[in-house]
Amino acid sequence: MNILLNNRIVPRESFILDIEDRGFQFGDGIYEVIRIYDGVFFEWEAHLERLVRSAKELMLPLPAAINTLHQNLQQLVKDSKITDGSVYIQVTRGTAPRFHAFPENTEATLVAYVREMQRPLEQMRSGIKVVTAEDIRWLRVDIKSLNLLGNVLAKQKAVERGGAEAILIRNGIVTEGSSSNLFAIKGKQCFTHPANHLILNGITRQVVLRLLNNTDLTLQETSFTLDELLEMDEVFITNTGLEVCPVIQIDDLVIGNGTPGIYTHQLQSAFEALLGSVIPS
Ligand code: DCS
Repeated sequence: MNILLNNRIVPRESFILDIEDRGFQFGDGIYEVIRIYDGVFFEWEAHLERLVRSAKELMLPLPAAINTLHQNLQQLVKDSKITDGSVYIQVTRGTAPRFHAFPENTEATLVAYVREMQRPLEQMRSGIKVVTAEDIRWLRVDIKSLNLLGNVLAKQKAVERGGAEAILIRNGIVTEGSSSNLFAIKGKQCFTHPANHLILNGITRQVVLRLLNNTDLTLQETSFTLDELLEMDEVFITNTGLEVCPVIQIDDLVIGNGTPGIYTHQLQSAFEALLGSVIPS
């Protein structure tokens, strides 16, 4: 496997992670995951914009201009011969003697690699069971940082209980999934947590917000409680890998009649149509 290391494409084996890399020691870094459909990046501008935003919020200077990064990533994907997959991009504040405050004169380290990936069609068709977990993460989860222990512990809880995702609850309010955003529909209203410091503003979430304009649903970007969630007609989650994925069970409670809802299906079809229009056939 080849990787992108700052501005160079090199074999994976030639990358040596220093023991004092700040990403390794402090989780001092950021990342992005971009989907590749048929050799084409999906929503790359939005992902790279979010990378720039995360970097800015953490005062982390990116080692390459965004256009250069985009070109390098395209080359990486081309070389990999992978047409359907995802690219993982990570930037850390670089290597320096361990001291919490920012080091001086240290350059950020960017790494990226491509992995093959199939669309999880079975989960998307049948829906998934999710498990609720307390949202114990820090208060800046709008930054896509490497600090993911709150997410990791929640997902582990879900897996141990036979769930595919953990739905995070902070002070009784439903925020998002451990690696996804959550939407819920009641009547003709579609609820999702507002994009503030308590959720990551998912790129798939933003696509779905646009798609909602073509439905007869009214968007309610407001917070709601777990009790309210359990009363919803339909629930679905979104992320780069799962796209729009129906939720049919939360803990022991079945949502609706236990099958993916009509609006969820409509949004899935709209998402699919969008893929058809952005990917050259
Ligand atoms: N919320 C959290 C906490 C996430 O980690 C993610 C994606 C999302 C929402 C959805 O964002 P996107 O729609 O932009 O994917 N997490 C990425 C991850 O860690 N692996 O795959 C997606």
